[in-house]
Amino acid sequence: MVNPALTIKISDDLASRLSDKARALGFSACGVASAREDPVRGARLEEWLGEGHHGSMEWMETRLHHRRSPQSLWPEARSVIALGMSYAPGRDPLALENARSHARISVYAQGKDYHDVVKKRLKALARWLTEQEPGAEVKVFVDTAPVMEKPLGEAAGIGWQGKHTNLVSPEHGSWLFLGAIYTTLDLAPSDPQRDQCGTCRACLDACPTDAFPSPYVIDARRCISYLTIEHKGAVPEEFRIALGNRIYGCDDCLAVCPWNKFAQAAHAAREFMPRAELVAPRLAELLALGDAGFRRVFSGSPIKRIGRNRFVRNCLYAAGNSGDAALIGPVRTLTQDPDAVVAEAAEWALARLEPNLRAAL
Ligand code: B12
Ligand code: SF4
Ligand code: SF4
Repeated sequence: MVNPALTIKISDDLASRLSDKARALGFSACGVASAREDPVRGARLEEWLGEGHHGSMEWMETRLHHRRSPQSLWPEARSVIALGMSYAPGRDPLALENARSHARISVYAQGKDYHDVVKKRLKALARWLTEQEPGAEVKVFVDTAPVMEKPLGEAAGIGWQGKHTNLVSPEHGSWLFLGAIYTTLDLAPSDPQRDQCGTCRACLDACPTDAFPSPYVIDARRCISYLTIEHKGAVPEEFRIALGNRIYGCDDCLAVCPWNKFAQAAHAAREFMPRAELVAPRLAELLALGDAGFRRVFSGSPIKRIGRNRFVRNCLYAAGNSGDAALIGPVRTLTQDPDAVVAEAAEWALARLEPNLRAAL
């Protein structure tokens, strides 16, 4: 039950100052949506989970009820302030595709962890809001809670969900991190964005693992982002070659979107500037990382959360795809790794590299 006593009607003046404050804090997009349930959104989520598209991300299923709508997570919520922060890259994310002795880390993970950066700014904005409206209550979310950030962003008018399922902003393209503030304030909703994909299907055609069963629907189990970040254990063999030199996430469906021509790196938050050593790291160096070295290199980076073993597993698939006979030594050493998944990935890579060695002799 929603408690009507908690509702506060916001003035138009405050709504426009909210948007100014969001921009001053580094957000590139800000809009408002109702916290009420949208039955179509909830039904699609349920259908998606029913198809098993979430793979091993069981938390999506167990928190389905809370995810369906803001009010099912927090009944007192009246409005959602949806926010986007740009991480537009200054260089073409696909440029390293053929640099096979180097690893590709997706753009979003080359700088500081966005969870920390976005959350800090969301908290500052929420604090500001409660100072303006002392009776208001707020909760901030970025990624970690059962919140449908993309559909809410679309309802709040900051972009539309493209055929690759991510939010596309007419001004910032696909390079936006999303966050949300739920509030008891009754804010006037923004106009939702209209789908502007038209007949384009560039993202669907670009996907190396055919992860879209249909436009606007992703099968996470086939997505390289899922396989390299979320998936524990060995990556199924059918996907290993398609990983190429991608060792953490994938940018392909985003990078080909024509709306990115409006995205400017100058709008990206400073914290998302790539760390020089993560732009084109050499596989030979990454394969040598032990636990302590991994933690040192990836402190403050989102990559830290997958741990050394899963990370080295990914580097081994990339090494197997590299055709670089110089990697045979480090790969052979890893066939003796105490972690069984790492050792098996090393055997797989070795089997692919050894013919290259013979050819080089
Ligand atoms: C789980 C998850 C993943 C999974 C699943 C991806 C997915 N698309 O859901 C995996 C691990 C694969 C993943 C990958 C990536 N992710 Co992710 N991920 C999430 C997370 C935690 C939940 C998303 C979710 O709820 N998915 C469930 C499905 C059902 O939701 P959905 O895609 O919105 O599904 C809708 C459509 O399919 C639609 N629909 C269904 N049928 C039809 C039919 C028609 C005709 C239409 C119009 C629509 C439609 O209805 C569904 C329900 O609304 C969010 C954070 C959050 N809390 O929201 C980040 C989030 C979506 N991820 C993000 C990012 C950046 C990525 C990557 C780019 C990272 C990378 N570079 O490797 C990739 C992109 C891959 C891709 N093409 O989506 C950003 C996206 C920002 C943006 N601009 O949209 C988010 C919002 C994180 C953040 N806070 O910024 N991610
Ligand atoms: S992130 Fe890569 S693998 Fe995942 S859907 Fe997009 S193009 Fe396909
Ligand atoms: S690449 Fe084309 S189809 Fe895909 S999201 Fe962008 S505009 Fe839409």
